[in-house]
Amino acid sequence: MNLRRYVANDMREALAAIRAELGAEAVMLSSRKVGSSVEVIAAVDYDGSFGGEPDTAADEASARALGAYEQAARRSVAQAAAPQDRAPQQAPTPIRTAPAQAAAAARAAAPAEALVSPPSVDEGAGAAAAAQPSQAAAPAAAADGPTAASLALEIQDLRRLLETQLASLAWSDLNRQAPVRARVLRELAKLGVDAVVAAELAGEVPGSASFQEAMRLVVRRFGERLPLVTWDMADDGGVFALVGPTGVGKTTSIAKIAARFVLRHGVEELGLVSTDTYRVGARQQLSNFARILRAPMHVAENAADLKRVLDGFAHKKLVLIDTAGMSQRDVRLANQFTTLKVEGHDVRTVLALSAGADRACLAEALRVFEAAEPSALVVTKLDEAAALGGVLSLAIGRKLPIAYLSDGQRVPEDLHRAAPKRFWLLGSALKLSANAAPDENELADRFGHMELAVNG
Ligand SMILES: Nc1nc2c(ncn2[C@@H]2O[C@H](COP(=O)(O)OP(=O)(O)O)[C@@H](O)[C@H]2O)c(=O)[nH]1
Ligand SMILES: [Mg+2]
Repeated sequence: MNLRRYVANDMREALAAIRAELGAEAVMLSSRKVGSSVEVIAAVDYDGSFGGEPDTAADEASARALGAYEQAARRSVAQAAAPQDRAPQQAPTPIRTAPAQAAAAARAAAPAEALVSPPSVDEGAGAAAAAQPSQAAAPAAAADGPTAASLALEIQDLRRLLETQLASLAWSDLNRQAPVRARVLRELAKLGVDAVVAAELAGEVPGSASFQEAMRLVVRRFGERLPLVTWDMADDGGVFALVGPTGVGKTTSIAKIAARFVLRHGVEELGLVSTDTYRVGARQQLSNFARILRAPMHVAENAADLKRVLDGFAHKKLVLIDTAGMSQRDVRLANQFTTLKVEGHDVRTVLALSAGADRACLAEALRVFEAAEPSALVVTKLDEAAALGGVLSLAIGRKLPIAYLSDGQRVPEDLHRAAPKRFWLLGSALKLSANAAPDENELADRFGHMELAVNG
């Protein structure tokens, strides 16, 4: 079987390209929207068995459920290929449908909707399909007896299975046709680099590059794209609030920054504020640091309090606000972010993230704390991290510059400005990646769904 991926502006253009290149015997295995384009996986010499015969009860049930849809899907695919506004002489040769094609159509429709209307392939076809009488699936479902919910689940399972298979095929295709680029992606996955950033970097590798040349280029470009803050709170001053998940090291980082500042400018220029009023002992931690430094520290329970405290600290060069350490999902977070917007004061928020957190945790933290509109990052617990690519590619992807790096509990020794540490960061990331070994399924899952250019 010869498998090809096509990306076109719309389904009609994709079908024309497939017909022109693979001929009328081409089979369309899947289609999906990618941004404003349509991606179609097509094959010639297709033998009808995709991933073997169904050998489990679940596969059989899915195949049965799919059968009911095939006809409807074939109709909507035919509509997608049909000339809607095309000149009559360009009448299309119909492209043969395959079971996977029906699955792709099912993917485009929400499971619940799929039970009442034929699945759509693209938006145009979806609209056409919605206008069709929708009896195709219902009688089959009634005859087989399964409930609507179980059918929807079966279709979802089948869709997942097909997506996994296709991703795995696309990944092995890339390995065969562009081995250097695939090896670069493998290395970037070991670094923990986010798939989108990795694909962008790998896309810059010229087709003729050797693996060593490609890696040199990719590491250099990764380093160049890493945004690092040029200012230093401990020198330039300002009003800063540290936000972030519980236990990442916000209070400790404030103590470290405060201590650096006091060493340079004296304690009179510093003000400390805690808005952490939820956890017993949380303010105690900051007030202990304040006592050691002999710096003034106030607690603000609400927006009015915070305004009063900041007004009182108006003459200070640096004011650091410690915020509540609570769950990312806590609804009280929203109140806190509103509290941080104080009239008459330019409070800049800085997000603290642990380098040790996995990709999903980092993405979730960013999603939640984006509401606080952070202007920079403090990356903590570098000493405990197993990979650095995740947090570094998050900084690149979200254009959030890194201000400080924390690699231990000592105050203030274990805090460093990020700006002079670009190459140290890259070196550490590479060193850690030497221990990692993502397996091929994981790689296919990461990169097989992406739009990866095979040729340089
Ligand atoms: N290993 C390590 N521990 C840290 C680092 N930063 C903070 N911690 C520790 O993490 C724990 C939680 O820190 P804390 O500042 O209270 O976190 P917060 O809840 O975000 O304020 C404390 O035991 C800190 O000593 C770091 O960079 N590396
Ligand atoms: Mg704290």
